[in-house]
Amino acid sequence: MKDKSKIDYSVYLVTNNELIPEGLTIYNQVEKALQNGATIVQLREKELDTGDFIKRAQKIHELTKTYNVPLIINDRVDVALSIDAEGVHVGQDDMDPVLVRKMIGNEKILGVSTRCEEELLGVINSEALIDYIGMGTTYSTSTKVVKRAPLGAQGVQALLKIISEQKPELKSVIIGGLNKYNIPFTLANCSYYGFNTNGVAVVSCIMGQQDAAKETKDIANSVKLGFRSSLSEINEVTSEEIQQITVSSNKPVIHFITNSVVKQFSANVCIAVGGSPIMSELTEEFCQFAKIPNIALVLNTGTPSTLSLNVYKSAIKAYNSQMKPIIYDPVACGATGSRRLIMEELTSVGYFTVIKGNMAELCTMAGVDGSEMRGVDSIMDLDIEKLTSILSVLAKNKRCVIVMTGKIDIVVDGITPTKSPRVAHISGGDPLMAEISGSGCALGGVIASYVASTSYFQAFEATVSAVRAYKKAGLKAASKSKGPGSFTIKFLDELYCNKEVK
Ligand code: 3NM
Ligand code: MG
Repeated sequence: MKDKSKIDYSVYLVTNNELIPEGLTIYNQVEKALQNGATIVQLREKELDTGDFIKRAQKIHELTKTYNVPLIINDRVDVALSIDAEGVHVGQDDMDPVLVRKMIGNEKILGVSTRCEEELLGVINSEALIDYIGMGTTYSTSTKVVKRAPLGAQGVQALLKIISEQKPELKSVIIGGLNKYNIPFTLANCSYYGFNTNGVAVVSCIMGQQDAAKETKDIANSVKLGFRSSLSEINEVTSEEIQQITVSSNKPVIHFITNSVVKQFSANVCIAVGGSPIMSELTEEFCQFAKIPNIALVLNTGTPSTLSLNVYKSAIKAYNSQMKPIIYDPVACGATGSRRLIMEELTSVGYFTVIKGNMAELCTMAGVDGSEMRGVDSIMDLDIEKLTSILSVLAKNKRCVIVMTGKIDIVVDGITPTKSPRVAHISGGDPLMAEISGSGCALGGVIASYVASTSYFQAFEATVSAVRAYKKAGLKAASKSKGPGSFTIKFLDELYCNKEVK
């Protein structure tokens, strides 16, 4: 067998015979996965009798050997030994790893499932030589009945931190609810404090697919993108100064899925600051859009319809799979139960780069009782420190930049790994900005234009730069206008004449 330290855990396929589409077999699916990027395979059979299990294991082993990929047998040491598989994986309720190791010897791979800190410490302190752990459940999954709440990327991070401090040689993979859409950001975010996992273990998004070849290829690409974007590569920010970002002269493309009231104004504002807007709710073209190098999505859920949720979710998946920025504006998400459900569903589907909202919307997202906020129309009336701390928790939880618009805009950085999130309070602007429809929504497109002009790691700087430019233009325009009508025109002019393009 290969040197154990050189085993590639990056695309770890776990089989499940029950999910396979009609007309295909487990052998078809495993072979397609092996041909397209699976680096390790676990045969997991919960129903088969021993004789049949061994027969299947033998056939799968023939395949994996052809592709020089290790085969791990779930739970059954006897099956693993009988076919001379490369390793065994056991759960917390299976045979004690100490006994497993005794039976399989030191050459073979031994993996153990861990669902929490306590179980991880059990693995770390075990007398047995354990090669890797499966950490899960990462996200909710319907493939396996799991009784605990998902760990999320943050729960995984906490476990990775312990590994790096106490047993850095222990390898790990994450498992549960992972797919080509959420893998890039999940891997990037797992490495938040500089500790990386070694791979992703997936079941349904390969075994349950009609085209397992394409799906495996996509997953392998998502894994590469996620590792390449790992946040551990960026340095701690030490300077107080927030770097100024400008809009790229190579016009960033801004895809708007936005409310019907503000479409034209948003497009004009976007053009004025140097962006190139597209409006589309045609889900079939989202994946193609997301591949455009300097694109960002503005997702504004202000005028939802019965069919909108599917459009929103398709867009999030497409942009997440390519790690392209999404600026999410959860308009009035606390106003009705239905809007709240949309917001909750969208935040559970994927990651956003920036979330922009007013106080009521962001307090709803943060799960803070909005009642004390009611009737407060400017954040000046509320304890700004308290608000900033609520937003900081939200930003870290959602791993994004949060913008709260108001008389003073608060921008919080939940992406950069600093001990306490960086915060900018931005004043300026003019009350006239609130007298025209869509000035808040159009800011989404401006932020998108700045964010799409730089890397993910500078989303905070880009957002702050965008908000500053917007407020400055508002202030200047107001000084030259008589009321909302002339203000609208002057505002576009000021954005255009003062645009910061490089
Ligand atoms: N173990 P899918 S979750 C086999 O949490 C398994 O330990 C889990 O399936 C754990 O990739 C899981 O289809 C199933 O979500 C994962
Ligand atoms: Mg088991």
